[in-house]
Amino acid sequence: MADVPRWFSLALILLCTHLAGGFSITSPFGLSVARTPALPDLYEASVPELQAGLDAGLFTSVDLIKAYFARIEEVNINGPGLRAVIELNPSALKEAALLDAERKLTGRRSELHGIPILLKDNIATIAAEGMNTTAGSFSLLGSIVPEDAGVVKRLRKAGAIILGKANLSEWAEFRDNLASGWSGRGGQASNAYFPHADPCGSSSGSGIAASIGLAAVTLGTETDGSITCPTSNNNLAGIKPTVGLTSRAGVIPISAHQDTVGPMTRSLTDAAIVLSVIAGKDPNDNFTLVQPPVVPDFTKALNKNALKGKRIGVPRRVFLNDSITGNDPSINVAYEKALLTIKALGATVVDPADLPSADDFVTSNNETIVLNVDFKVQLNEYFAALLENPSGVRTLADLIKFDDDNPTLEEPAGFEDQSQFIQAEATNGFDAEYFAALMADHDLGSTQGIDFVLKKFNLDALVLPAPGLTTSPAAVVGYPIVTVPLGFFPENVTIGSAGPETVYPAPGVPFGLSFLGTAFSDFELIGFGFAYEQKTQTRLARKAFPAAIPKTQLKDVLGK
Ligand SMILES: *[C@@H]1O[C@H](CO)[C@@H](O)[C@H](O)[C@H]1NC(C)=O
Ligand SMILES: *[C@@H]1O[C@H](CO)[C@@H](O)[C@H](O)[C@H]1NC(C)=O
Ligand SMILES: *[C@@H]1O[C@H](CO)[C@@H](O)[C@H](O)[C@H]1NC(C)=O
Ligand SMILES: *[C@@H]1O[C@H](CO)[C@@H](O)[C@H](O)[C@H]1NC(C)=O
Ligand SMILES: *[C@@H]1O[C@H](CO)[C@@H](O)[C@H](O)[C@H]1NC(C)=O
Ligand SMILES: CC(=O)N[C@H]1CO[C@H](CO)[C@@H](O)[C@@H]1O
Repeated sequence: MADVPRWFSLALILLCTHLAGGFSITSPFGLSVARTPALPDLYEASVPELQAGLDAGLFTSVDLIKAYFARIEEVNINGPGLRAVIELNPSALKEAALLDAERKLTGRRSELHGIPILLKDNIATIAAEGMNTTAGSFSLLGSIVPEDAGVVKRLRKAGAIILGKANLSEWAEFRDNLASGWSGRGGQASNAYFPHADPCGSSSGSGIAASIGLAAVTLGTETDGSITCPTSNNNLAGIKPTVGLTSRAGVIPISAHQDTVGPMTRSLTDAAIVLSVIAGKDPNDNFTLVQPPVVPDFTKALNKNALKGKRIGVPRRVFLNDSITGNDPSINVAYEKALLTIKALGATVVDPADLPSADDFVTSNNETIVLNVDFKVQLNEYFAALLENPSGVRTLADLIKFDDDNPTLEEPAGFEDQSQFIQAEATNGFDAEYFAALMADHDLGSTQGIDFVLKKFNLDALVLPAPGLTTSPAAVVGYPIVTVPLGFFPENVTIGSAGPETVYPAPGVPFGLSFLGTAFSDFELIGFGFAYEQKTQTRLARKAFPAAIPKTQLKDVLGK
């Protein structure tokens, strides 16, 4: 496990009694002193810190829910209007009270017992609890899902509390190249590090919320970049798990071949805790049936020496070429420093370790061919499985019409496009072109891609800046990516446009470092990311802009 804060060990050896206005602490030396113990700062609080405070009775899960709700209220629509959250869970306080009682009676079920988690709005929760599952679209408002998503079942069993639903790029960015972080229901989400900066997507709200402590932890989903990129832009640690490690049952789909659900958190420690809970087989998602028989305890990967003696490859061609990736040069400056750190941590950096397929990622249309076909088939299946949908939308064709019929809701100025939907609707199922593209993807990502270089240079992993084309080789074969903070754009970076209402890059906006590997190398990648994260502590180097930092803390809700 990661280092626990010093006050945790204190809490274990000291006897704490809750008194009005403070705590009476009997020290191991027999002295009795009245003082107010440090409550964790919710901007940064880790899951182990929160568990320690809950176990010690310093606060309850009910207090945590109240505090996070208040923090969301401060900055979501009010203040800087970050629009990170679409809905709050009206049952959360009731659920928290039950879990508090259970903790007192029989202790906690898991590391996530009583921990509030925010879900991207494409992850289904039963309607009876009071929340919708809509991928940000009015076409799914009031829809009744058949059951909780597979990952939600696991979270509930572990005692986690669903805090609410996070805004996202509508339909996980598959409607078209609309600005990241915009959805009909949630509006334009924005970054907490610079006013109106791009939070990236499609798990935008999950990223923003985790970055400033609007929830303890969050979940996102990735098809190609949707966990990695918002993790990068929001100064987070994120895991895009191997496709098939976490269940996609009950997740509004793009493609069974590429979709995956993973944690987005302030530290890899928290991410590993969440992944250990949500990973595992699910009869409702047959891709999970091929995973290794035992789900690892991913917290066991949190080893500061994990890079020692490892061989890490640098796929320089294409992926580090700014004129192809469009990355600001400051990213590669920070990346070259990161390579030195990785060496200093005991790894051999193999540079270059180019992918034979590198150039194809600039031009290949194979991924789009597969996604278009999968999306139409699987979204239609999702609609068909709904017990009710008040909008009447039951197919992709209905959805396209719904958007055009409701322009104020779904096609406001600057957000009209749905050309990817139209392309997908024009496909004809699993035809010869589809299977050829699927096979080509396997070549590009694996036999001429990631697996090729890993084998050729006897590597343990590849490392790249998160922004650029980094996610594509892993995306097309469902391979894992672990991303940690790398740096921040400098004050003099040229501010660019990212959409009708957002800018990118911009001064102080974060960017990340990604470790990539083969199928089910998630455990090893977490170790590499952790070693780098702990050595550099880059997340702590910069905070959100002042107005985007919520002020409510646990002390403001205790006893209220
Ligand atoms: C979401 O759905 C529930 C019931 O399914 C409904 O009561 C609630 O008002 C909805 N939320 C919003 C914001 O419309
Ligand atoms: C999962 O099931 C679908 C059909 O239900 C099938 O096409 C696909 O090959 C199966 N995938 C795996 C990994 O078993
Ligand atoms: C980077 O890409 C450009 C455009 O394709 C190419 O002209 C240039 O040679 C590349 N640079 C390197 C160092 O490979
Ligand atoms: C698919 O990838 C292959 C390389 O593996 C390439 O030759 C082909 O042109 C690509 N097809 C499309 C439609 O981009
Ligand atoms: C920003 O400042 C750095 C360091 O002084 C300099 O190298 C760089 O060229 C500047 N960039 C821009 C866009 O002015
Ligand atoms: C929790 C929350 O603040 N939700 C808001 C998200 O944005 C929509 C659109 O502005 C509001 O209607 C919700 O109340």
